[in-house]
Amino acid sequence: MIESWRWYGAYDNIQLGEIAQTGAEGIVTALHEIPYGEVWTRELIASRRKQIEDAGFTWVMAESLPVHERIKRGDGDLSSMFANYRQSLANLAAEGVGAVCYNFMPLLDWTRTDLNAPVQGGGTCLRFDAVRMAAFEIYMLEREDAVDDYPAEVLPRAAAWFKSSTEASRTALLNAIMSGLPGAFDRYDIDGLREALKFYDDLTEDDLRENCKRFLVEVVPAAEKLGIRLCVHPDDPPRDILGMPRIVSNAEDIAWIMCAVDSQSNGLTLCAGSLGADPANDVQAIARQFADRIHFAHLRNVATERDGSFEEAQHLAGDTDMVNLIGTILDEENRRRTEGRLDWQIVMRPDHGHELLSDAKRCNPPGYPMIGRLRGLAELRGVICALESKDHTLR
Ligand code: DNO
Repeated sequence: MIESWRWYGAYDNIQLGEIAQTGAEGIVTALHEIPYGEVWTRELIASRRKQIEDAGFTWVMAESLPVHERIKRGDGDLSSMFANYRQSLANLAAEGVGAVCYNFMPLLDWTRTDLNAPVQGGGTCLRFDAVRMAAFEIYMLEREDAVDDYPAEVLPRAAAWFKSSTEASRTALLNAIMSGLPGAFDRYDIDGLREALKFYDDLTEDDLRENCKRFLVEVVPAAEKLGIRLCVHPDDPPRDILGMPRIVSNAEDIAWIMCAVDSQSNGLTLCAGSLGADPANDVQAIARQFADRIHFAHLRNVATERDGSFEEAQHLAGDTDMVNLIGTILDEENRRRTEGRLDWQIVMRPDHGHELLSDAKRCNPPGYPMIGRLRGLAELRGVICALESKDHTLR
């Protein structure tokens, strides 16, 4: 696997020189400063690439080249939006960046309710708490129908949380929910979010699928010609959020997308933590089923709870058997190698990490601390080395 590290460029206070000490060879980054929908110019890509290469790394993955909300909503004439996306792909390909991650989550990206949940032994993690999310939707956002989206046991607890909440805890909750949007983004207050949600009022799951297919039909053939591997990121969490549909949440969803345009350039980001947040998802089985389309692995673990809450666990703890999952990815790499492919290696990164030791002082983007991820990468690397040195037939 190609060990990589997500770096936010000018938005990151971790320097490339520090990342060099992690042992990662690849950098995963995006031109976060460019508003969604605009072209990533060749000049800007080239200068970012130079910065990365001067520090001794390779830019192995663009994460993300965002899909504009108008495309997700299927708003009217989108030809210039698609043309811009294809142009950005062409510019990336011209600068040697051959893989691009994107998501198709309407409005929000990953969603958590707590950015600093304490973990045993010290440090903090990101947490999604069903009770707080329900309190947010029902009492703060006052979204009609939100009560229908939660198990009955959660509702009285949500009411109790709201009743005893302070202004500060409600602000922290809103801030946590808005934190998933990276880079050049819109963040909303309650009124703004209500307004923004109106644009999704009538959007059904079928509409979103149609819009996704339209996007894929427009961009995958171009990606194929350019030799670019697109890889869709699963929904995080893998369920409908704020009344908006989500369509990349489980094996059936992924199968639909992979078939919508049948091409190696229409691939998957295997985000173990996102998929693992739904206990109904067998992450291992999903990895096996779509192995030949996995172009990127986000290795992360979650511990789920009965009421729909989950917490980000250490990389080798939590509900997913990470050792087996890594075994599956290594098997796929072997398969590709046996086929004689030169591009047999799969890019991986330690996805998220706990805030440990001095991390809290550095104000990194939520989920992306230095030491927590360094620990994650070191543990994952240990597993990879151990499995690689074993006879694969033993697995
Ligand atoms: C969270 C990330 C996501 C991911 C995008 C890809 O930490 O995994 O923000 O980058 O969803 O488009």
